[in-house]
Amino acid sequence: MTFLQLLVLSCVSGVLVSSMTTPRKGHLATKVRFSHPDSSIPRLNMIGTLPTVREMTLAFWVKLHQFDEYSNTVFSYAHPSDDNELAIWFEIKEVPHIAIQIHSGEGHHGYIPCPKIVARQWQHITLTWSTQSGTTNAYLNGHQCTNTTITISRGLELRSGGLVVLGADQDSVGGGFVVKETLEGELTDLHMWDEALDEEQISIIPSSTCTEGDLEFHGNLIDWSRSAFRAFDGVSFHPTTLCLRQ
Ligand SMILES: [Ca+2]
Repeated sequence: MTFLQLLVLSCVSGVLVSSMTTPRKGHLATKVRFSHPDSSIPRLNMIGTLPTVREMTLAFWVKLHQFDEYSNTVFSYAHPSDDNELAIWFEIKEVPHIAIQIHSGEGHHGYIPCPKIVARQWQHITLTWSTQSGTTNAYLNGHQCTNTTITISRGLELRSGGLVVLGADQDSVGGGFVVKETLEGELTDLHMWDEALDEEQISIIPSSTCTEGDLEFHGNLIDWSRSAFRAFDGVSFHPTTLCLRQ
């Protein structure tokens, strides 16, 4: 079953899903566009929740339409006990940075410089984190962004029972959105694993997930080809030749 088929099955009243297109080859034939000219909050809510997570890898293809006014939140996991259980966003701080937060409070977020990230171009991002050391690394197109490794949220865990939202930051479970913390761009092939993959594995993610039938590097917590989402407020779906170009 494809990503879009799952989306259709999961539709409920009020959900906007447009441009339903059958993927031509593999799941990556579908990309999601988040644009909000009318100050709406386009977003995808994942059906279900995450298990308890003590280490993880999150990987996705993203094209940022702009990289100045907004902070471009890609991933937000809000738990009833903490709306910032996990948040991933992009921000310019002299150079582009990838930001990660795991729980609210001091020492629980950090910025990793990733100077080669640019707007209006498809780029592959991977983040890893482990509670044992708190070590957090960021990768661009399969290679570490810089030699900067940050340490956050050592000893903490992502608690089960929260809600994953793609494209907007939650300040309460399923709500509390602010336009300036939403993704203005496109997203595809997002995967999440319950372990911190090593550099060699990460180096082949950008191409391995394009291969239909090759499940080795499809996320076991979130798999773009299998996980179900509900779409809200102006998310649109489009075919992409991203994989076919590689
Ligand atoms: Ca928040």
